Amino acid sequence: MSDNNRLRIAIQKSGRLSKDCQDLLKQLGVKLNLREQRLIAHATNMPIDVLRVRDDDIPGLVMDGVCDLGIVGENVLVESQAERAAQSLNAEVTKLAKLDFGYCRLALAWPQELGQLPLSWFEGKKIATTYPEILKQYLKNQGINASTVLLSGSVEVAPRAGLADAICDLVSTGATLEANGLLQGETILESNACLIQNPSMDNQQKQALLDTLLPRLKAVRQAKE
Ligand code: PRT
Ligand code: ZN
Repeated sequence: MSDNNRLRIAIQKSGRLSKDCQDLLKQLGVKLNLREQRLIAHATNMPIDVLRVRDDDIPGLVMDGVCDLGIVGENVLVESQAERAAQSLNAEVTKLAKLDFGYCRLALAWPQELGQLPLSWFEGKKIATTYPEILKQYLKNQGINASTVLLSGSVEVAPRAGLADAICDLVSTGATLEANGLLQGETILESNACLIQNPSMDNQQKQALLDTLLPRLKAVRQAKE
């Protein structure tokens, strides 16, 4: 049976944020016995359980109160909040800290043979993305009518494959865009990993533990500056 007094933290199981999340928990003094296939890892020195899941599931787990805390990219958080709001589901979280890893930007890109393009070029075009809600909101704010094509991977091949005219995807070094003959345009969102909390966590023991962890997090971040 699960112990309701244990603080539950959701992190990415395997991917770009996993190692940094595990390192951060270690720096906060959380001792974990991470066995590869386990969904839940119990801390051995404090009442903390770490759930290792796909990053896309993290905002929902925190919003629904299944987990008290989560570490996730702001890109995934903002998309998930917009998606849930559209379905009239609770989309509230408290952002406790912006973390110093997972930086990337969500940007528009198009075939480089088209050269520099004004935003008005996108009118009536098809844009492939994994982040349709963020993109739709951006296009609406800019007064552009374009359609979105949802792809959960390999977004960068969409123009070449004839699936879309352009893309809106995450970029860090720009190497993927370059390798696919795409030119980077407008940045729609800048993103870092962040620590989020369920706003209705109502448990004194968990709160007391969180109150000891947050100053440690601050100290870890200051030590890096
Ligand atoms: O399996 P799961 O669903 O958990 O993982 P995932 O495959 O959805 O995510 P993952 O592990 O790739 O990324 C997790 C998070 O890392 C993202 O949500 C971002 O917050 C952050 N992040 C930081 C990035 C990048 N940098 C990044 N460069 N996520 C993805 N990319 C991809 C991008 O989509 C593109 O394909 O890397 C490619 C571009 O990189 P560059 O360096 O060539 O520009
Ligand atoms: Zn994912």
